[in-house]
Amino acid sequence: MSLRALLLPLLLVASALAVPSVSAAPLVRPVTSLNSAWKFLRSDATGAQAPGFDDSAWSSVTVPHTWNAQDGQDGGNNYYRGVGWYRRHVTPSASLAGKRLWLQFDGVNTVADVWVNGTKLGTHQGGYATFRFDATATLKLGQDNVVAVRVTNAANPDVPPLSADFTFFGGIYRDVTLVAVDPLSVRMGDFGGPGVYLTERSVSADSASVDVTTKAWNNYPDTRQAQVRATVTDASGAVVTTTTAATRSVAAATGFDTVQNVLITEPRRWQGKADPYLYHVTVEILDAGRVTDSVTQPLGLRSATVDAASGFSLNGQHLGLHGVNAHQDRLNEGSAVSPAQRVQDFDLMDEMGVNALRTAHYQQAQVVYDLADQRGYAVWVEIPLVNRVTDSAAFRANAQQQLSELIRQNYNHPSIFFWGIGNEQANDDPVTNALLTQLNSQVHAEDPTRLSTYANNKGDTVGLANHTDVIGYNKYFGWYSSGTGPGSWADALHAKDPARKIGISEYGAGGSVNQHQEPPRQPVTTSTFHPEEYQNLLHENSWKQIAARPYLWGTFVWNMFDFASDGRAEGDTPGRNDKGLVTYDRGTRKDAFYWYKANWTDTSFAYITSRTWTQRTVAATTVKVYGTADSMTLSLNSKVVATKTSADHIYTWPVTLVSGSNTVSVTGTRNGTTVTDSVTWTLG
Ligand code: GCB
Repeated sequence: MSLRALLLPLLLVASALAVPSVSAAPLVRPVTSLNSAWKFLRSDATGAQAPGFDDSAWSSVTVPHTWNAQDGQDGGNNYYRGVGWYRRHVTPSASLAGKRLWLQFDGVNTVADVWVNGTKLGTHQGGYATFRFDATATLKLGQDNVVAVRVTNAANPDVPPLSADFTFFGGIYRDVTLVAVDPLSVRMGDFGGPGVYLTERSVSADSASVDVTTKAWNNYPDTRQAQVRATVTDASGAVVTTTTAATRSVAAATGFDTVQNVLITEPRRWQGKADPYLYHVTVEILDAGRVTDSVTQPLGLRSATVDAASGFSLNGQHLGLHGVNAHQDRLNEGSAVSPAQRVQDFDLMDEMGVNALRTAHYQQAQVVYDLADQRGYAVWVEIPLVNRVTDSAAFRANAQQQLSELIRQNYNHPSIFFWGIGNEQANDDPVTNALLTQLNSQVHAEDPTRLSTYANNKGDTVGLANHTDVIGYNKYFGWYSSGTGPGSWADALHAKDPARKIGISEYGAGGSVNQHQEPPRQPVTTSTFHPEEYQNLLHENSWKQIAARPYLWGTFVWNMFDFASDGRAEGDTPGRNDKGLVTYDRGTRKDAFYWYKANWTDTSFAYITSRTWTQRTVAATTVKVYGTADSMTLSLNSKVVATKTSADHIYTWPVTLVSGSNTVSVTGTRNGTTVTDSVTWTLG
């Protein structure tokens, strides 16, 4: 039986506990979920870290949890930003004797102080990354212990983001686990990273050369004879290659790093959505032959380049990146969402034909990047350095910490190609540029293989736009500014500065499925009227212009999903940014979703736009269909209107509705397949 086949049931247990990035055999590394049975108070409480504190009046919650699920989405810019306390009891099994015990938090927004039995383990600042504290000295095995966490999402000048167009949902909103490791183990305290880092030195059709760097630690009180074994398995679990480093003596309380090069001949490469093939690397630590620890990480073998003239290439072939941005929250749940909901998000993106994702504006849950690996997305991830910066050493240090966490925790995801160092900094001043210079060199020091990027909304060639390997522009032609799309702007910049690697990190428009207008006009963006038809028009124009410009290395719709921004008061719902192509509850695909589906997929379909505009007052209207048929025939009230073909996936028919109920039907054929759609509109 192969190593991976042996490990698979154990890996599944680990992933069921939602710690897929640190998946390992529970026998050597038992992981216990601490998601249940928390007591919670949404205010400060003096002395609540003490084990005997009376929390009986607090509410009972499970994590993932946020205290802003309602007030963070309802508008008014007045959601609670302050302190919340969480407490729970835990009795670690006596069988963990001799292990090191780590408390792992996958996401707490924004600052967390953690105590065990009244002893403070530490503070973590930053709302989007995993962090761990060593609780070995304080946790009592087989006995009752109290874990207390004081969380605050109050504004903090030292912790980005300071301000942004999204709600900063407070709370322990991702998983909490207790991870037990042997004292001779892969390092747990490396900015929350897996401790095993896979660096692809070269990848071609003939061979792939990968450095496996393992950071390990001997926490025994004596010297140990340590070995590090790295095993590459293919997707079927068969061993491809294995290598064991020479035994080394490691003194007590000492860290040791090991770099092993593995060569994979004739690799099956990770080819994006066409073939997101994954190997795995399992690193085991041995102590005089006994396996003390085991960590398994995904390995996707690929190489990528960005060229200013020809855009993005994967494994030597041009790949048009059809991208969207996505936040992590959803209706009534804020940021506390489940892995199954992430799967639904990816299913929607797959349906639309997305192949590139910018997880704006912060690190999201590991499951997001696992899904991107498995489904072949090209990903841009970034730290939440949005808008303003504070001119302080503490702020800079925290931005750097969040960048180290981002890169180390996500280093092994083959889907990730771009590390983002910021979004729309408010000022092109020396303080901000010095910070971006520093963050950009940090990216290259942390990761020699990937590209740095930045999302700019100031002048096209200002200092802010000149730090990173590639650049993205947030361009809202037809929304915040005039114009029909980015085409002429991009051409002018490309002509003026042909070496610049230009991408469009954001473009889009608000759109409500409850608001309609024909013909649509550019709305006042801050108004409560955001007709769906205008969002359609903007995306039609924008995508046509983008598609004709393959020098753009990547473009990303703002946004795949509506999201909460409690300070907004526009469109059909206060507190909502409605530029999504899918509604906040994921319940409705807006018309523009189907525009991209027609352009980005090979699916056969017909879709009548303005379908939710069911109550009509004007008889003369144009039926517009998005689809992929060779020809489409429209019928109104069972009478054929006309058959049309289209070169751009848009089919239109002017019609006159009759009073009362109208049945609008379209039928098309494509390669012998019939596609249909039908809606009922009432004129009256
Ligand atoms: C931007 C920002 C993003 C906003 C978006 C908007 O440029 O980067 O955070 O949500 O515009 O909708 O205004």
